[in-house]
Amino acid sequence: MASPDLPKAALYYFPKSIWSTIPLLVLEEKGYAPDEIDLKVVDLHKGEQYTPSYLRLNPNGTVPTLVVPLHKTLSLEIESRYKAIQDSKSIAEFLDKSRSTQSRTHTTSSAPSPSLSPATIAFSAVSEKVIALIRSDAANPNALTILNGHDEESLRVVTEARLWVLTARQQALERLLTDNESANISVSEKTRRFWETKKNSVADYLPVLQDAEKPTDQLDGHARQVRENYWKDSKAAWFALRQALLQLNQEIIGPYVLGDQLSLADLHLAAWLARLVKLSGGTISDDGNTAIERIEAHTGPAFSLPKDLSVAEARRRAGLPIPDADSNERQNRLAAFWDAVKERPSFKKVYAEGLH
Ligand SMILES: N[C@@H](CCC(=O)N[C@@H](CS)C(=O)NCC(=O)O)C(=O)O
Repeated sequence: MASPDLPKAALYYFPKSIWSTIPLLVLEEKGYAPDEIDLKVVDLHKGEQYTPSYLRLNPNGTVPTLVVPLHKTLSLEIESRYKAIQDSKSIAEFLDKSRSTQSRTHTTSSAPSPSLSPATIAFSAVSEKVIALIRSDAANPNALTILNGHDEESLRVVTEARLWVLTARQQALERLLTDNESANISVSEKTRRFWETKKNSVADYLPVLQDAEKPTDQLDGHARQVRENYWKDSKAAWFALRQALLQLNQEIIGPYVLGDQLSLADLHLAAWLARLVKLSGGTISDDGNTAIERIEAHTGPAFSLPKDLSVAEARRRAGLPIPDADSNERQNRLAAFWDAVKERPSFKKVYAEGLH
């Protein structure tokens, strides 16, 4: 039975943020009930991640953050003490360890709570490697989102999706900086500098998006150069992704990272791959081969991952129906992963409104 007196953990997140999606998937896979954790939206589109009150929870100004009460027994006189876990990897690990089917604190759920941690040292090494690859600079999905314009047409698509978000974010930062100057709010020099850095971080690409409606031959010399630099960066970023894809494809046992059993690394990979499939023009209904072919083509010409996993074997390990058990068909491991993970109820629920 849920006790109304005990404080609950709160997950601060934004529904379309890739790194927030990882704890959302963990909550589903672990069988957390809606009454176990408070879900609080931080609207990144309004710059809520930069407000002084949110920065006290997470000085990086990012989502997700999990705020966990430290004292299990709180009386009204005792001030609550919390710890804030400030990145998706640590949050996923915490959520994995914090729910067993035996502990019913705060919950009405009796759903099974499988362990999502690797069971052996060797598995742990694979898992860490996969998570590190996904979180490496070369694989940064948020950078690839901005750098997803490859020609005038695709630049306009990026602009339509991102320009208003970046503009709203810049305006929120401007407002905070101005309010601070006029003493409406007063923050430390460190916070003020943080806001300035954030404002400058998109300064290079904002003008490219602002000019996206103009054909290249109508741009002045400077704007044309800025657009050229953007093309170069976007091409280089997507090309560099190939190495990460090759390495991931090699590390995964298949269809899941550790073979037939789901672990935290899969939930990192699921969120990351979902974003890449979307950026490459795919949808949730694409099968694995289609989805990964889209990504391969999106990184530039003449690239494909080795197809070294038996489709029938991958489907058997994932518990999926096997249309032709005698078939010798092979697929790459990321394709097998996509086929397996997109059938999971957690994935269907978190991506109910499409990939993001
Ligand atoms: N290492 C962090 C990265 C979190 C992150 O970059 N989150 C993005 C959303 S996906 C964010 O909050 N961006 C807001 C901003 O940079 O202003 C984690 O894994 O939690």
